Amino acid sequence: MAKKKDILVQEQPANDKTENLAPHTADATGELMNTNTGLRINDDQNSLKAGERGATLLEDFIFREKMTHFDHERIPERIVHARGSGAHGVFKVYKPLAELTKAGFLNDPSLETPVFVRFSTVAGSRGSSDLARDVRGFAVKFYTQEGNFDLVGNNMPVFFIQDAIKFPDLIHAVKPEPDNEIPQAASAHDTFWDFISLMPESAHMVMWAMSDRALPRSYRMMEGFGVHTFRFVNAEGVSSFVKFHWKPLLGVHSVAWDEAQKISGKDPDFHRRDLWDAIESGNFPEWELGVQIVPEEDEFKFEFDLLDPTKLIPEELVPVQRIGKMTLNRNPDNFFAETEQVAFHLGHVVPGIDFSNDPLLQGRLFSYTDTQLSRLGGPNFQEIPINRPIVPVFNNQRDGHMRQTINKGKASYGPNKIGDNFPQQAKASEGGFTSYPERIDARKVRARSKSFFDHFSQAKLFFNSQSDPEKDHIVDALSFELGKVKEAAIRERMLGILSLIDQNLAAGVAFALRMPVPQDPELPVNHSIPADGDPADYDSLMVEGSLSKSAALSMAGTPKDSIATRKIAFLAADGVDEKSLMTVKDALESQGAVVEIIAPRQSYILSDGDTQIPVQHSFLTAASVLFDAVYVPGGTNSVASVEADADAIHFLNEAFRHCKAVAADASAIQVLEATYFVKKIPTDFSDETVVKEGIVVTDDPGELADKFVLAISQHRFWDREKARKVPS
Ligand code: HDE
Repeated sequence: MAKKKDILVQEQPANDKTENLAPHTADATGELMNTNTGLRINDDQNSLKAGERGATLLEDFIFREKMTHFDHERIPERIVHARGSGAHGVFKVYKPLAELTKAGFLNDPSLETPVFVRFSTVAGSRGSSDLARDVRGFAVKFYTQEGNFDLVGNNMPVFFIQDAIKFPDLIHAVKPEPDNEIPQAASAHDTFWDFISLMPESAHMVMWAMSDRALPRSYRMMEGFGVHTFRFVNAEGVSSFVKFHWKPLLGVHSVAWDEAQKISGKDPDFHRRDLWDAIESGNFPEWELGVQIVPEEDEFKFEFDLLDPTKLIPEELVPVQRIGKMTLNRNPDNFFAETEQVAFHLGHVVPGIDFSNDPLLQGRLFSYTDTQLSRLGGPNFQEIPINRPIVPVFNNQRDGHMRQTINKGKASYGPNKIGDNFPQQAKASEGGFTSYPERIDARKVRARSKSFFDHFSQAKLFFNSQSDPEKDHIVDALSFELGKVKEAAIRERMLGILSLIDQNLAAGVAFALRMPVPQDPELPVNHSIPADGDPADYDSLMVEGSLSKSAALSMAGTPKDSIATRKIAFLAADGVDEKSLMTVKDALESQGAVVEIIAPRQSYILSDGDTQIPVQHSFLTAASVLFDAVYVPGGTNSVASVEADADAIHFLNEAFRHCKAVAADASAIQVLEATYFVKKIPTDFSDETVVKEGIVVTDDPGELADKFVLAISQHRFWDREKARKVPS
C-alpha cells in the first residue's frame, strides 16, 4: 500500500482536476452568513413575525429562500446503482501502448491522469445497506487531456442479459415488488427468480451473483471488469478487441453471508466507511488496470461470441496484461456535489478507444445520457464541476436549465462567417475523434445471433473452478434465495436450470428446499422470443466448453501475504497486561493493520501499571462482524472481566463462526474456555497449524504477534463451516 506521506506533500493532491474543481468550492471558515443574493443575515434563528407571539409574515424573504432551497434539496436517485460511494485518485500507465491504442493517457508513463471513482450496489435505494447480496458497480471517470473517458464496469465480468431491450424487465424483476415495495436491496423474492428461471441466458451471471463475489469484504478488495468487449485503435487505424480488468493490490476477499446480514444492521455504511477511513488514514486503495487483447483477425476463434456479454474470455486463453495503476488518494469534499452528481456514460471515450457491437453495450450508449436528463434536471449536467472535463469545451450547444457557461459572440451555429467559422472541427491529426470504420453489410432485423445461444458452458466453467467452500457458499446462497420464493413452480424451474449446470449444485439446493431434482430436465426454453417466433429457434444450446477449470475465477488463489488495513479487535478491561497488549498492538500496526480496543465501558481502560489506554468502542457500540480478527490480552483482572461479559463471549463465538483469526494470551485461556469452540483450540501452534486453524494461544507476545499476523493474512478459515453446528 502506498502511504499518504510518500505521495503527497500537501493535503489536496494538486492535479488538473483539483485545479478545475477549485473555483467551484466554498469554505465558510471565518466568513459571515449571507443569502444567495449576497445579503448579510442578521438573525438565522427567528422568522419574521407580527409581534413576538404573532403570526409569521409572508414578507420574510430570508425564511422563504432558506425553506424553498431545503424543499428542493433532493433529486431523483439513480434508477439502478442508487447506493454508492466515491473517491478521487490518479491513474498512471506503466509503458506506452502505442501499438494497441493512440489514447494519450495510455501512452505517457509520466502523466498522472486524475480520476473519480464511484462504487455502488445495484438494486437497493440510496439509503440501503452496503452489504446486500448484489453486483457492485465500479465506475471510473478518467479526466484525460483529450476529454473524459468513463470505464463504467461492475465487479463481475458478465451480465444477466444479452440485449439491452431486456434491461427494464430485469430491473423491474429485481427491484422491490411493485404492490408493497418489499424487499429492499434483495434479489431473494418471487419476481426476480420468476424472471431468471425463464431466462436461461442469465445462468452464468447467476453463478457469479450467488458466489462470494456478491459479498465483498471491502470495495478495496474487489476486482472490476468493463464486461463488454471494447476496441482499441492505434494511430495507423489498426483495431484490436479489448476487455478491461481492475485487479486490487490487496487481493479479492469476501465476508460470510450471515456476517453480511448482521453488518447490515450494525453498520449499513460498512463499505462506505471502510473506503473513507482507508483514504483518510493514508492507506490509499490501489488497483492495476489489466487488458485482454484479441487481434481483429481472431474475432471468431473462440467457442463463444466476443460480442455476447454473458461470456468472459478465460485468462488461460488470453492472459491479462497489467498496463497501469490507479491510486485513490482523496475523499470527496461534498457527497452530493461530487458522488451524487457525477454522471458516467459509456459514450465518454477518447480517440483510441471505441465500441464493439455487443447489443448490451449498444443499448447502454443510449441509456446513460438519457437518464441524467431527469436525474440531474436537464442537458447541462456536463457543466457540473465533477463532470467537467479538464479541457475547455467549445461547441454550438446553448441554453437550457441551469446553463453555467456564458458563451460570447453571436454565432452559435456552423458553418458561420460571423465568427470566422469557430469553433472548428478537429482533424484526426488534431485529436478529432473518428469512429472505427467497421464494415457492416447486413439486413435490418430484430433477432439474436445463434452464436449467443450457449447459456451453460461458462456457468459450468465458473462453478467447476470454485474451491469447495466457494461451492458450498453458492449452494447456501441459492438455498436462501429460493427459500424466500413463495411459488413452488419458480423453485422447480430454477432447480431444472441448476441441474443443467451441475448435479451436485442442484442436489444441494433441492435438499435444502426438500424438493426433488428434476430428472433429465429439458433445456429451458428462452422466453424472450418475438410474438411470431418459433420457440425452437430460441432454445439454448448445450455446448461442452473445452476448458473445464479456470483458476482466475476462484477467489481461493488470491494473494494472502498482507494484513494491511485489516481491522483487529482487542477485548480488554481494567488490569490488562500492558506489555503484552502493546507488543501485539505495535507488531500488528507495523504491518499496516488497524487495532481497536474494545472494553466494557467507553473512553479508556487502566492497565496493570495504571496507564490510561484509550478505548475505541465499548461492547455496546462494537460487534465482531465489523472486524477481521480478535485478540484477548492477559492480565488477571482484565481476563476475569472479559470472561464475565456475555457480549465479549458472543464476540468471540461469532468471530469463530465467521471463520476469523482468533488469538489469546495463554493467561486468558479461561476466556476461550467460555466459548463454544474451546474444543477446537489446537494443541500446537506451528505455522502449518496456524494457517489451517487460525487460532493462536501462547504466553510469548512476540511469538503470538508473528503467528497472529500469519493467521490474519489467510483472511478466513472456511473449513470451520464444515461442522455446521455453530451458535450465535
Ligand atoms: Fe448500467 N446503468 N446499465 N450497467 N451502470 C446505470 O446510469 C444500463 C450495465 C453500471 O456510479 C444508469 O447514471 C442499461 C452493465 C454502473 O453513477 C442507467 C444496461 C454494467 C452504474 C444504466 C446496463 C453496468 C450504472 C443508472 C443494460 C457493467 C453506476 C444511473 C444494457 C459493465 C454508475 C446512471 C454510477 C448505472 C443503464 C447494464 C454498470 C439507467 C440500459 C452490463 C457501475 O443509465
